Amino acid sequence: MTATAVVPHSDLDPFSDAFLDDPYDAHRALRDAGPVVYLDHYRVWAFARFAQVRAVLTDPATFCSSAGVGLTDFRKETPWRAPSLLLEADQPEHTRARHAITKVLTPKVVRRFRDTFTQAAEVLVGKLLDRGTFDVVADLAEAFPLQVFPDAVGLPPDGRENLLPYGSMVFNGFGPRNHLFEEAMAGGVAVRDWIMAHCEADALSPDGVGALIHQAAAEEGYEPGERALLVRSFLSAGVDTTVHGLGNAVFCLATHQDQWQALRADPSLARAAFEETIRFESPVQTFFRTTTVDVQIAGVTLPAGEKVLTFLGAANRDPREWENPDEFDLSRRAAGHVGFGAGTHACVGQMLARLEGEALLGALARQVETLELAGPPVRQLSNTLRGLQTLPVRVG
Ligand code: OVV
Repeated sequence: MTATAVVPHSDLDPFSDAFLDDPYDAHRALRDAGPVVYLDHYRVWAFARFAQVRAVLTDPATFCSSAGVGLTDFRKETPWRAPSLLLEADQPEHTRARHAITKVLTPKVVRRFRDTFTQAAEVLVGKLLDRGTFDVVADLAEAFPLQVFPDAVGLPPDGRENLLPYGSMVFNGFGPRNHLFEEAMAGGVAVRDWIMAHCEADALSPDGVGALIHQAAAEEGYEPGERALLVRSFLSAGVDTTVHGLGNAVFCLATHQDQWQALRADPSLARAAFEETIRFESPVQTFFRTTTVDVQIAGVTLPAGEKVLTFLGAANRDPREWENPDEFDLSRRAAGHVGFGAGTHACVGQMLARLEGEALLGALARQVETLELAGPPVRQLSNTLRGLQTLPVRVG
């Protein structure tokens, strides 16, 4: 069949402030325009429907990651940092890196953190309850992962303030060179140097996950420099994502009082509440892939070597897949969303993320009776992440 179908074009800029501030109407327009849409602004193909996003993510041979999962095509332009051995790799290199990491992130290791995370969450929530009013983003959604995650990795106590600015560079770095990209990269040399230095074995405590990664990577035959690069994946992907997930979860609960009451009545819903948040306000909104061959989709031929943009957040609210997708509902089966991706590249840390979510939302459910906004939430714009800059609340 020849490619005769007409491709809908869109002049939407998914990395503009207006789009990022409130993407949901634009997501609907992209989904309704067709299974694949051409974005004139960036000359890339866009997928916003659940079925197509899932199809792209689960066909890594056709839609590869090694040309980068941001707008930059690594085959044509030099990326701002050395490519990730995990995220920005294809078979067989990706499989090898993934194997080294899954050897470490076993259910047993994740279980080891359950008590630590739960206790830390209970203590933190207890302190905030005493204060009454606080900023969910700084005091809870950032404070909690910034304590438990670097502890788990085995980072020293000093210098952890570099983790969020680095995450901002990474996630804004997937987008175009707009003001968000430039602002994130500004003055980042010291941040990058700190991160790279703390990926080395001698900077990590011997009993942490970072040291275990070095061990597992050595067993896989990786050179020391490559082992450090695998640790970099943890420091890149492990903090900002959970910060936004936790902040979004509290935002959803505070603005959906019936769901907050449901969680309070049954704190064992904490895990479901986190999962529904990942679907409803997906912290990671977008990732790119690159076509490796000419590929036919819905009668349209996408040439080889083209960037395609998958809208995870739009797929997670596609009415073709979800009932009442714009309702935040803890009782729905949110499993199957693509907020953690799908296929071979699906989030390798998702069990750790869920554990953080369960611990923190569980602590809130057990200790807090009333949760209400104490001021207007302010959004934090990012080329990839959806989340808040500040979220003032009052608890009782
Ligand atoms: C999923 C993700 C996000 C950002 C960075 C990385 C992975 C990495 O492997 O560096």
